[in-house]
Amino acid sequence: MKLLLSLLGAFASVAIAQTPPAAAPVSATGAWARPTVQGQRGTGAYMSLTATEPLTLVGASTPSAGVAEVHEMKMDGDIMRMRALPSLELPVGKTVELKPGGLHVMLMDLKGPLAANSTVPLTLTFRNARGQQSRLELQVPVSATAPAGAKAAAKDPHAGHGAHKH
Ligand SMILES: [Cu+2]
Repeated sequence: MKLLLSLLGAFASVAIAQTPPAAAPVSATGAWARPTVQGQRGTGAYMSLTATEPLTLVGASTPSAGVAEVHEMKMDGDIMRMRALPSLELPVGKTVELKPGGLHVMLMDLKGPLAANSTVPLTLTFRNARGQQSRLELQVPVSATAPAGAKAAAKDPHAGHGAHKH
């Protein structure tokens, strides 16, 4: 009986370990990815991420590309350089923008061209302060320009009208 119980215990922990990670406590707005032409192997995906608890973005994946990485673009003297970030901190309530010329999710080794007006599935993986992982599944619109919503979301929330009213 004792053996049976410990076996059950072992099965239970396996079941828990295989449960998919919980939905991440983070919102993504204004997501978009740049379309590509035949033969182009890489492109960028962009969005605004706002976490509701301290999170670290630790990975990205998509069935449409062999590799998805978080990248940063920075001026190095007068040369724009791009480098992969192993992780990206998301402070609570502070919107972190992934946009052209800055942070982005780089899709490399694309399995085919990304056509405008299609969508590309993207899974972002996060880790919280306790080391627990969570995921955010996105259907990212493929578009030559950022969606109108991305600009609205990027506005300073303190710049609203009527702040002087009581
Ligand atoms: Cu890049």
